[in-house]
Amino acid sequence: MEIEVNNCKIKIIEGDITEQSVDAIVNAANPTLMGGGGVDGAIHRKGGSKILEECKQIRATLYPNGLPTGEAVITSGGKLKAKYVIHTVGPIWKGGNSNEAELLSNAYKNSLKIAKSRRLKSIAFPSISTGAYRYPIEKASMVALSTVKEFLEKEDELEEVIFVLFSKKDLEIYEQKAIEIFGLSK
Ligand code: AR6
Repeated sequence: MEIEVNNCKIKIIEGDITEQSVDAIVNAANPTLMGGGGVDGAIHRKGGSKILEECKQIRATLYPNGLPTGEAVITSGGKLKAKYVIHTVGPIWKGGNSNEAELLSNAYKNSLKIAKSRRLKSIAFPSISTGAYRYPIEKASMVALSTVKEFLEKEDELEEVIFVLFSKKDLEIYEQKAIEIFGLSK
């Protein structure tokens, strides 16, 4: 599915984010920035040790206590097709009354802000927090899509935002939510 907002194309696809040829892919990391499972593990495995070295540097200098939830940092893309990796930390789902929606929105917003500050043109997101962190994907997709929509309505430098979903089911949920949020007809 493709939607245009303020001269920026939003694409919603099924795929593997580590295979995307974009300026930056976003990593659903944890505060340690030392890697993990899921999309984080896949990015570090394929991107190689350079990414981890840069993450260690960031921990040693900017975030000795770890990257707070909702914040984002950038490293190079190592051996990936993407030039950069933007690492962000989504919230762990705790039932919905622990500020999860705002924290998830911040993770998207702060990733987009870094992309803008580096003058990047294309960025790909995974479905942050909906794996190990158990954020219900129907709710998370609404936050993800509406946050990107609001950002793009105010900024016009990004040319392409891709949501890369890891299963057909997840893709369908995002597409359905996009129809509602962008007021599209089927
Ligand atoms: N490409 C695109 N999406 C993927 C890929 C991939 N290669 N691999 C997994 N996904 P998760 P979280 C999807 O658990 O919930 C890590 O251990 C996956 O199917 O990766 O934010 C970190 O170190 C799901 O839909 O991230 C943290 O400790 C989505 O990516 C913790 O997990 C997010 O699932 C973060 O949990």
